[in-house]
Amino acid sequence: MAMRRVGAVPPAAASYSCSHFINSFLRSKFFSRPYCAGVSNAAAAADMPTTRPSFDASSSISEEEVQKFEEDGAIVLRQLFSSDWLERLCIAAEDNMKNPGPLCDEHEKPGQPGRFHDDQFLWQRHETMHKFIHESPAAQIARRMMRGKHVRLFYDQLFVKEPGTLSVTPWHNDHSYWQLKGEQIISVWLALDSISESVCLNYVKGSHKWKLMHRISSFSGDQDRYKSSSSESLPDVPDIDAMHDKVELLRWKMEPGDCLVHHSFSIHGAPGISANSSRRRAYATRWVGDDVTFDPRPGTMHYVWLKAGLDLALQPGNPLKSTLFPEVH
Ligand SMILES: O=C(O)CCC(=O)C(=O)O
Repeated sequence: MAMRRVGAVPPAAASYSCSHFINSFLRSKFFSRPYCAGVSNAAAAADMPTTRPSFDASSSISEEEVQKFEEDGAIVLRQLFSSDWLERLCIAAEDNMKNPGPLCDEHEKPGQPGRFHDDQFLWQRHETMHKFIHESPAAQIARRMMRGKHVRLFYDQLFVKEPGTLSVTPWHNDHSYWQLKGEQIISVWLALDSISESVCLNYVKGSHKWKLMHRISSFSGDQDRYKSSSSESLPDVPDIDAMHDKVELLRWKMEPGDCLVHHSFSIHGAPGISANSSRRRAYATRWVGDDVTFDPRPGTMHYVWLKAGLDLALQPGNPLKSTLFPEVH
């Protein structure tokens, strides 16, 4: 069984629903250690630059790259993040692995080798991630790639696969998991390690244009987590591994500081990591633009968040205007 720690949240909390409450709840009960979740993380944050380093997305990312992304649904962008950010994110990631948050998943079953650590909303608990969201180039990258006017953070997520991890990242698109409607939904997946092509994320080129809504399961294979009667009618993800003659896969060798940008409808997945590979750490941020609204379809991640006491206090069709989803300038 995957270790799921949302049960630590007091069930009574789920009945509250105002956004003021959400934030104080996130900072108190839900995320019991707001920001600076450990000595090392606090130390890393202390000497962090307080001013936003200059970054200009329109000169750093070419029009050709934006068009390529629009065509393929995924792209690698090289070295847009300073080593400072990487060092600090690595420290915070280690801290998070020791002190995970309430939405953390450990996808490897007990007794299996390796570790696949997957956690969300780190920016609410680690000052490093909070600063990264507001001051790193990530928001500007997302805005440029979606040709947006404004961007909001949807949430952030840490993925760590240790050597020997058998679990694959199953083929999926993010859109099927998310309680969102709209086109301007983009992830920036930042490599914290050197990642060889054999263990990196693979994308089905152009699959964002399929706009596939598929049935979802947890990465640990838990079919019940997202089960709902109405999502039962959704198709499964096609067996991409059996379609090699029909699809083209995109994948890139990456160095720390390289990032992948992918559209929420892009189908992607990744293999496990052999025991003699190095670890594969990545920090993903999910961004939404002005055309995105709240769509709490049954069988999405929304209900897992709700169970954990995270009521977004939005009505279907609302834009994601909430301090939980900060607009970043
Ligand atoms: O890093 C991984 O293995 C999964 C990443 C992923 O699915 C995502 O960022 O949407």
